[in-house]
Formats: sequence, C-alpha cells, structure tokens
Amino acid sequence: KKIILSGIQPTGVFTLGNYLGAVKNWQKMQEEYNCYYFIADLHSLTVHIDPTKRKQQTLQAFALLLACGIDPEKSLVFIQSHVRSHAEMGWLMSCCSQFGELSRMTQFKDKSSKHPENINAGLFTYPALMAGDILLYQADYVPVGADQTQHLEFTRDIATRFNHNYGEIFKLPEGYFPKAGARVMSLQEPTSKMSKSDTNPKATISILDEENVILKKFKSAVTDSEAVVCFREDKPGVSNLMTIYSAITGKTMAEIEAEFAGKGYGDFKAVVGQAVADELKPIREKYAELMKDRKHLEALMKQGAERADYIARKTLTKAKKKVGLLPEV
Ligand code: AQP
Repeated sequence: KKIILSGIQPTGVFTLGNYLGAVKNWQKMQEEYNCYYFIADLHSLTVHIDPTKRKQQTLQAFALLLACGIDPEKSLVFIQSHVRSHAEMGWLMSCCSQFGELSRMTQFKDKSSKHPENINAGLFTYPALMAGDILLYQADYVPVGADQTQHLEFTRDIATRFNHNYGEIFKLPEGYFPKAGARVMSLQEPTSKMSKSDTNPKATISILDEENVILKKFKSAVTDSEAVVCFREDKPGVSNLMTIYSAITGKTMAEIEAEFAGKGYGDFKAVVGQAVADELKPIREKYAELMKDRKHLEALMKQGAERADYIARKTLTKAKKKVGLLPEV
C-alpha cells in the first residue's frame, strides 16, 4: 500500500473548512492507503497560544480526529512532539535549506504580515520542519491544500538535494488532490478562507457547533442582492454555500442550481445549514464520548507515538549517518 501523510495544527477547534477540505477525505483514504496523521503541535509553536490552552487544544485535536472517523487501528495517529525524530529531522532539513528559498515562501510572507509582532525563526523555517515530517515516513502522497503546494515543492527540492549530496535515502513525495476536496471560505468574508483562528465567530463553523448555532450562522452568511442560486466568481458568498452543500451531499453545482431555482436565499441557507448540522451531529456526539475517558485517549496517543517512532527513527538514523554524525555508542 502507498503511504499517505498529513497533519493538522492544534490552533483551535477544527472548522468546517478543515473538515471538508482535509479530515473528511483523510477518513476515506484509510481503506486504500497506509495513512499517518498527526497533530502538528511543534508547528503550532510558531504562533502565540497560551500554554494551558495549547495543551487543551492538542488533546482536543487528537480526539476530534478520532471523532471524525480516523481509526487508530487502520491509521497511525499521533502527536508530533511525542515522536522526537521530527525535531531532529527538522534540524537536518533546516541545515539543507537556503535563506533565499525560505524567503520566497508565500505563507511566510502572509503569516508575518498578519503577525508583525511575532516573526519568529520557527515561522521562517516552518517548511524545513514540514519537509522532515514528510520525509521521515517516506510518504508517497501528501494531501495538501493549494496554500501548501509551495511547501511540498520545497520538500521535493530538499529531498532531491539531500539524495544528491549524501546518497539516495528519501522518497520524493507527491501532492494528493482528492476529487471531493473543498476549499471553504469565511461566511462573513467569502473571499478569504475559513480559518480556525478567525476571531469573528460568525465567520466560521466549528465542527462542535450545536445545530441552532449552525443554522443561525448560515442565516447570517454574507451573500449578494441578486437572489439567484448560481455558482459564479462574482458571487463568492453563494458559491461558497454551494461548495459546502456539494461537498456534503455529493450533488453537482448544476443539480444544486436546479434544486433552488426560483427559491430565495432564505430557503437555500436553511437547507445548507441543516445539511451541515446533520453531518456534524455524530462527530459532536462521538467527541463528547471520547473526552469522557482521558486514559483511553492517552493510551491511543502512546500507541500511535510508539508505532510512529519506530518508523521515523529508522529514516532518521540513516540520515544522521549519511551527513556524518558520529553514531551513538
Ligand atoms: N477553509 C479551508 N478549506 C479547505 N481546507 C482547509 N484547510 C484549512 N482551512 C481550510 C485544510 O486543513 C488542513 C489543516 O490545516 P492546518 O491546521 O495545518 O493549518 P491551516 O491551513 O492554517 O488551517 P486554519 O484552519 O486556517 O488554521 P489557522 O487559523 O491556525 O491558520 C490543511 O490540509 C488545510 O489545507
């Protein structure tokens, strides 16, 4: 089986965007691939989060992955910092990365302009840590959003360079673009993506939102004054709601346009909101159940970390030997 690797940062409760754009597909891939999914807590250190909150969010993110159907018997699920090889490999990768190429990363430019008060070195070398995450497991495919393609390209560049300089050890990963992958936009500003860390709660649907909250947020979602349900670039609000509805129901845009022909936005928003609420209800219930048994969650974390460590350590040991670090005695 081919290997799939992906991670998600514990920067807040997953949004409908994280779910429809990533985690829902991760769950489907488990049948066909060998999947490794991790909570990227080391990556989350590049943004300021209160330490107590970070801990809670990490535990919560782990439980959310399971609640979304990631099955620890089928996939490897773990916390990044529990597998020490990530930090070590990240350093090896940092030392193969050039200042110039890291400076060209658009995500670094975006994130540093958003948070000028905290442009830390970790934010700058983030792609090197990510390259390490991927290469440690010799991943074949990495499901990435459009915002991550540059980082994946960078990972391939580093792997090629390393293999060339020190000998072939890394497999070159490819991007994986699932057919059903949806890019979900903010409900209030439909030209920017829905983000966990958005400070306006009306703009995002958290996957733990209750039904009445979900319906209310959809009711106040920004649309336009045309009152026609149609997928068009100049109608980002309506198009976003259609994308969401399509990702959940599997209906095409044409089918959705036909379904709501002659109906107003009020009806449309209510139907989309209900579909989302129905989709998220079992996840919310499963999550509540999982969070009741912390010991069980910790046992699963430990099992995931041990299995991941075994695989990661093999690659790391080879890489350390190749660059000439004196083997441990
Ligand atoms: N709006 C989105 N639509 C579709 N997919 C999305 N993803 C994120 N937002 C959307 C996908 O979710 C996965 C995990 O993302 P991440 O936690 O590693 O970081 P992110 O992309 O920065 O996610 P957020 O929610 O926007 O977090 P913050 O607010 O902390 O920056 C990725 O596969 C991503 O493509």
